[in-house]
Amino acid sequence: MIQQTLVLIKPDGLQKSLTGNILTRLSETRLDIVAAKVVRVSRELAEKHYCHLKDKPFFEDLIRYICGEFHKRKVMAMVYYGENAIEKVRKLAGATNPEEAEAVSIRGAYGRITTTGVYENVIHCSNNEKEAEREIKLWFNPEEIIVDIYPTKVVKREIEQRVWA
Ligand code: IDP
Ligand code: MG
Repeated sequence: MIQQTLVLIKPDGLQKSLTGNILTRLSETRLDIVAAKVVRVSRELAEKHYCHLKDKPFFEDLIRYICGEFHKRKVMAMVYYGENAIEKVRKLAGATNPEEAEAVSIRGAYGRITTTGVYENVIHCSNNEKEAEREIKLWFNPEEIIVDIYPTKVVKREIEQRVWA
């Protein structure tokens, strides 16, 4: 089944200069990168992305973590595309808890739990197709993705936009 999945290299991954290592590991999947950008994550985006966890005791720290308050304020966002993309990336990423993740997985190799209990697990990847669609539509506009993965429509809008001076 051809799928797409959202992959984020979280602020700790960028701070620790792990981008190259993580991309090399992900290339083992033979999936296609069909979108990529570096994002400064707003609190609003973070809260929407992790809305399913808003009642958890670690939610506030999680939002601060993904916004980059403990590291550099940036995240690298990508869409990976291809056969069984969701499962392939999740297997390589490893378990949510980096201490429980297989040692050779990305989270097992590079993640840690801080003394205050934050799971710094260096990478996000979508859990299932429904979540992937919600997350990809949250992080990307259609024109930022080089393949047509979800239906789009054209609307006429007058919006203020920053352009080169
Ligand atoms: P996932 O990232 O493996 O899909 P989710 O349950 O969706 O796991 O949780 C999202 C993120 O929230 C995790 O990647 C991790 O950063 C953080 N998180 C999840 N569970 C805990 C916890 O028990 N303590 C601290 N942080 C957690
Ligand atoms: Mg998840």
